[in-house]
Order: sequence, then structure tokens, then C-alpha cells
Amino acid sequence: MFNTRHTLSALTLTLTMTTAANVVVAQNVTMELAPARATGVQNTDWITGPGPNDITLFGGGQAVEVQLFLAGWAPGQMTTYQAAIGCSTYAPGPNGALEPIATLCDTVPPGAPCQEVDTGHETYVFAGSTVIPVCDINTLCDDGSPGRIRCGSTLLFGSRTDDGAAHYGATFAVNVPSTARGTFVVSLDPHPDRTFVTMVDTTSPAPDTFVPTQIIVGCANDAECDDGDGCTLDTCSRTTAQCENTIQAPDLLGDFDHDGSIDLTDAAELPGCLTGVGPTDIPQCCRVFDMDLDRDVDLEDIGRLQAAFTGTP
Ligand SMILES: [Ca+2]
Ligand SMILES: [Ca+2]
Ligand SMILES: [Ca+2]
Ligand SMILES: [Ca+2]
Repeated sequence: MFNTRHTLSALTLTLTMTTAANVVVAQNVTMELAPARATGVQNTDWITGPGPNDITLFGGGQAVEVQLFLAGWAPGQMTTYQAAIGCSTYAPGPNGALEPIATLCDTVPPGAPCQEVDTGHETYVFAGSTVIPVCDINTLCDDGSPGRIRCGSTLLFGSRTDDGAAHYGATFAVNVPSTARGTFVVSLDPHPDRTFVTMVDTTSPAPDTFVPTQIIVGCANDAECDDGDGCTLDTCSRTTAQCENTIQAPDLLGDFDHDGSIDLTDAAELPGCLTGVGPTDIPQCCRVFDMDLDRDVDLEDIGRLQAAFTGTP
């Protein structure tokens, strides 16, 4: 039985001892990352993303757990696998950077973001085998930059014949800071020393395939979507987490800000909408001021607006 706190280097040494002459690296394996859930203290608001491996967050301030799946290693028996999240995952973008989370699930309260190998997962690849869950938080990326930690190394030993299905291998976690916005790609590090599968007697010729996860961090609330244009209704879509700034159809003539009353706030917008005597084209958001519906905004409309004042509640 192995200690769960072994470092990556110790595990790699262990692997070397077990790789007999007839064990070779598999070359026809798909290693896929798929989002499982978002969790955190500040925010846990998320939906399934537009693609099968995407997750969409309503703002940051939460973590995303990503599951590793392995498939396609036939012919032969898989005996070990290791996977590490690549440093590119943590590279800063224009709107923030993801951060590694390397705490093991048995060290945090239930529900907190963490890394683990859930041997109880229904499709776990090595049922009944020896398992070593490892968070290799001490191995820096190649450039050694402070804070750019490769997180999520895990090396497992077992024996499994390919049954054609995708099998769960591990759960990684990455933190999405509250300031993060945009699309982030969580990728495995394809370096053969860090992410690999080994087999007994395999002859598979095709290259490995790595499928990343995309974390799309959109707007958190309507206020964030304010475009400063009073003509548009600004909302954070609850189906896409993208801002929608739509011109509203007038439901009450003169009520420019759609608050149900006609008052000085609305009147203040009228000068910018004056067209002179028409008929003429009226910008769509100004049509609410065409009080007499003759396709202009002119003195007649000003008079009717004043008459329609209902006052501020
Ligand atoms: Ca607006
Ligand atoms: Ca109004
Ligand atoms: Ca007119
Ligand atoms: Ca008019």
C-alpha cells in the first residue's frame, strides 16, 4: 500500500520499478476532461456550457471540479496512468487567471472544492485496485515562475481491459477568481513524463488525444451589463451568462426608462430624440416619444409629454 502523500518524483520512481521490459506506453488513448460542478464560498451559480465539455459560470468567485476520463486503450491491459493539468491552464488572460487547487478531499469540509480519485465512481477505471491519489502541488512549471504550479498529478496502478467505454480516472479542481471573465481552457499537460498511460503488450499505433474543458465565465448580474445607454434594457442572460442590451418596445408612450411613470427622468431624454417635423425615421429607442404617432418627435410631442406627466411615485 502506498502513502497518499508521496511526491510525484517518488511515484515516478515507483513506476520505473514496475515497468518491466514488456510494458510500453499506450498510444491510442483519449484522455478527456469534463466539468463536473462548480462550487465555492462566494458564488456557486453555473449552468452547462454550449459544448459537451464546457461549463458556464455566472461570474467568478467559485471553483470548478473537472473529471478525467480515459478511453480507447485497446488492445491490451492498462496498468498505470498519470495526468497533470498543464501550466497553460493557469496562464494569465486579459481578464484574470485560473488558480490551482491542490487540497485533497479528505482534508476539507464536505462540498468544498478538492482533488480526489473517487474510487466509488460508477465508471472508475481500476475497480478494486491499489490507488494512489496524489496532488503534486510542489512541482513548478518548467519556467519556475512563482505561482504557476502544475496541479493535479495523479498516478494510479491497476489492471484494466478496454471495454469501449470512457472510464473515470480522477477529479481535479481549479479556482476561478471573482475578477475572472471570459473563456478559460483547462488542458492536460501532454508531456509524456507528466501525462501518460502504460500498458502491457500494446501495439496501438495512433497518437494520444487530449480533450480539454472550457470554463466560460460570463456576467454575474444585470448591473454588470449596464451599457450606459438608457435606450437599452440591460440584463445578464440566465441561459448564456452573456449580457443582453435590448431596445424595449414602448408599452407606455413617454415612459423612456420603462419604470411605469412619465416624469422628469423621461423628459430629460427627449431633447436627444427630437427629429423636427416629420414624418421621418426615428431611432428605435426614441419612438416612445412620438406621442401622437405621426413618425416624428417634435414640439407637438413635447406638449403631449408634458400633459402626460404622471409624476414620480
Ligand atoms: Ca442600457
Ligand atoms: Ca419613466
Ligand atoms: Ca409631428
Ligand atoms: Ca410625433
